[in-house]
Parts: sequence; C-alpha cells; structure tokens
Amino acid sequence: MRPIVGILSAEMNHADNQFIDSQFEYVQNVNIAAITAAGGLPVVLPVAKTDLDELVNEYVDQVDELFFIGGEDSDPQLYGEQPSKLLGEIDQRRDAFELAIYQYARQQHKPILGICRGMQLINIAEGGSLYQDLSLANSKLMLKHDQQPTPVETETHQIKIKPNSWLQPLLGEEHRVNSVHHQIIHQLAPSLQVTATSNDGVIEAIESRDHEVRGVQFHPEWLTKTDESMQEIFNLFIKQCSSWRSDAVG
Ligand SMILES: [Mn+2]
Repeated sequence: MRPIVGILSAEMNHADNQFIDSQFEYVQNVNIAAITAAGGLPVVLPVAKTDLDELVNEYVDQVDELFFIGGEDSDPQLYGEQPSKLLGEIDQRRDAFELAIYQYARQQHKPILGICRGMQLINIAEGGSLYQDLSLANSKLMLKHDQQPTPVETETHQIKIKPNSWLQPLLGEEHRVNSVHHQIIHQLAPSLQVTATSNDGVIEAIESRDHEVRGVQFHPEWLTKTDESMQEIFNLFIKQCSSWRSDAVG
C-alpha cells in the first residue's frame, strides 16, 4: 500500500472571467507529480468552510503524512504583528485550517513536509515568527530571493547545508536552489533547528528536533526534472512514512 499523503490545497479567491464559477481549491501539478514519483498516494485536502475541528480530525486520521505547499503570505497576527505595508495577500481561512491540521497531525506524530509558505507556517505553528518582507531584516547583503523574471526551474542562489543533517546526504554541503519568496523566518521556534542557510543568513531549510517535521524555503517540486537530487527530498519524505509505520506496529 502506498503511503497516503494529504496535500493542503490553496483557495482561488479572486474572480476570473475564464471560469463560470471561479471559486475553487487548487494544488499545482508539480506537487502531485513529485509525491506520486516518490511512491506516495496524493490526496488533496480542501480548506474547510464549516465544521473545522471535526473535518481536521477526520482528514488527518485518513492520511499517513501531511504536505504543506507554497502560497500566499500568512497573517502576521498569528505571530503577534500588525500588517506591514509590504505584506502580500493573506488567506485567514487557509491559515486557520492549515494550523489546525498541523497541530493535530503533530499530536499523531505523522511525518510533515513544508515548502516555502509551508515551512514558514510550520515555524509559526511551533511558536516562531517571520519577517513580513525580507527588506525588514535590515541586512545590507541580502540576496535576490524572488529571482523574477528568471524561470522557477533555474537554480539561482547557493545554500550551505549542515553536515549530518537530513538534507546533506541528498544535496551535499553546498547546493544551488531556486528562490521564489519575499518573506523569511525571523525568530525560529525553539522546537526547530536550522538545516540550511543562504550566504546572507536566510534560513532555507529546517527540521524539528524530534526529526518528524521538515521544511525547505526553496521549491524542489519545480526542479525534479532538471536536478534529480531534488526528487530525493520527496523520496525521503515517503520513506519517513514507512519507518513511522513500522515504529507504530513495533
Ligand atoms: Mn531563497
């Protein structure tokens, strides 16, 4: 049996003339393709519109692992800040759903992977904070982390990876990654540790101290075709589930 991976969907909240009804949930194909190629069974979890607590428990009980994908900014109120004028779009309903899913999945010790917004949400859920825009970090040497208009399949800036971390066997101690974010981790939650940083000190990968939760700031899902090592991140995530299952049985 393939491990069932619950992928947290985004909500399309803006009208678009292309569709008769433009309110829908979505997950980019690349996220589904990466989980499938790793041997997982992807299941999309739509943001709850009603009965949040009940739905959260039922969704998490149905899946083996949880995958928090990229998306809009998180509401800064979640880490005690008012919105900066540099804040982008937020989706409070998605924030609430994802945080509730995260907390319950964590209680169940289900493996969790977060990418970009997903990694940042993990940090918020564990009690950390973000810079609402990287210009607020006051670093004179800040790199270009949005890489636009360069295509997302291009690896632009370097990261340094901690020796003996989960990521080092996959990417080595130095690797180039893509970068499509304007928010960064500020205060890292005490339950988390840094796995990789860029040369300007931005946190580019994390892991929980109990090794059950992992996150990356870059986007391996867009790189699997051009850099095989990026698929390894998803392969490891699916393997994490197999070992979690055997622990549960044993
Ligand atoms: Mn970056």
